[in-house]
Amino acid sequence: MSDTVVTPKTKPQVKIERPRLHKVILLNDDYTPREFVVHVLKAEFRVTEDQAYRIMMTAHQRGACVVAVYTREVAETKATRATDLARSRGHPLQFTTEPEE
Ligand code: TYC
Repeated sequence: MSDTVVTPKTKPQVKIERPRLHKVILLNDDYTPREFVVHVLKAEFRVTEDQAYRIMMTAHQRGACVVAVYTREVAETKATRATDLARSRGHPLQFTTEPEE
């Protein structure tokens, strides 16, 4: 038996990649009241009244607006919760997610 301990000169190069972030996207529709969109944004995404109003208006004018980015699990959970809250109040408001490039 040999007691020689060989210490490697270089560390094993294990590449750890950051998890890809996913965008939560607010979609415009013709029926959900503006104030309700602002309410949902504040409740689920913890943005200020001002930020919520701007996000809502951008979606209203352009058709969609990125609300925030999170890891996939968090983005999907928040999009589902926000969409479900709107559905429970009878509004067709929708949030989707997509991975960032
Ligand atoms: N377009 C809606 C209206 O005129 C308001 C609205 C804005 C709805 C943004 C959805 O993501 C949205 N009442």
